[in-house]
Amino acid sequence: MIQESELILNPDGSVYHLNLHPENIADTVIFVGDQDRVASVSKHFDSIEFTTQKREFKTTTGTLNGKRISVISTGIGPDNIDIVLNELDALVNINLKTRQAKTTLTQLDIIRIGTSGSLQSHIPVDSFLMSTYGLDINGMLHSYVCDEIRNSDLEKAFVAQTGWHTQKSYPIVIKNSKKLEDRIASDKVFKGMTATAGGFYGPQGRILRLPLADPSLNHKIDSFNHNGVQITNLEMETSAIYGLAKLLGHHACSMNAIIANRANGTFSENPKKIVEELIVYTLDKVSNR
Ligand code: R1P
Repeated sequence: MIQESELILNPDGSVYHLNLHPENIADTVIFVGDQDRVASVSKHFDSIEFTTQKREFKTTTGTLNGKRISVISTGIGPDNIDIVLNELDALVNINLKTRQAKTTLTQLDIIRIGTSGSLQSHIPVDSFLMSTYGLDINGMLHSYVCDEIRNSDLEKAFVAQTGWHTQKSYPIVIKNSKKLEDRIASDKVFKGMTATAGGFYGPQGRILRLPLADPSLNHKIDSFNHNGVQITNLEMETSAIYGLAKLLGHHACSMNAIIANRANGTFSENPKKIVEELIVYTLDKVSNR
């Protein structure tokens, strides 16, 4: 039995941060970062059955073309993904009344629709990018036993290429769900490995007033190429989603609207437009349309 201090429930029996009961969520779950983006997704649903919010975690569940879909905002960063993935999994794979893990597990399809900065000049602003791998450079996944899901060849190549400092947490590379990749990819979508940082400024090589520990890190990252696998973009959630989804037995795929290009210093003139286009594209692929 999982203790009350470990799996915290609200007085109404809902999970602590997400504020959800098991019946509130669908087996297909869209993650967005920004809570205001939840409505940008759910406005496309044919009907809405449920919505709730606690802190930055807003959830709406509805139906599109006969398919039940939930959309959840995760807020920013891998620490938030730890909360969302664990509580989402608890909703389907732990009996909240007996506080026991179920013997028959449910696999969720989790698709992130996020924004991201491209590191490659050939992947311009206002394009779509699917993360074939998540490269964890933030350390969150090291709290879990994750040897079985790692891609150590890519990790070693990355450490060698960057001269990764031994005092930083060792990078972890996780593959996306092939099933979701096949369903969502098309010739409109770039593909590549997404680096997931634990911050927006220094951890992604941005200098405002503070000097960087390794000013050449972004260049070492963008020139990485191991057997054709390149690091295409930087953001703050994908590797955490890929790692925890794989460990818990769920399918995950991350779709990125490229709103900045770090290689040439450009930023989208209308980021809302490309995000809206990616929402429509992704819903089209995951619903029964
Ligand atoms: C930073 O501005 C945030 O934007 C990106 C980053 O991953 C980070 O969460 O994604 P979202 O637009 O999905 O939040």
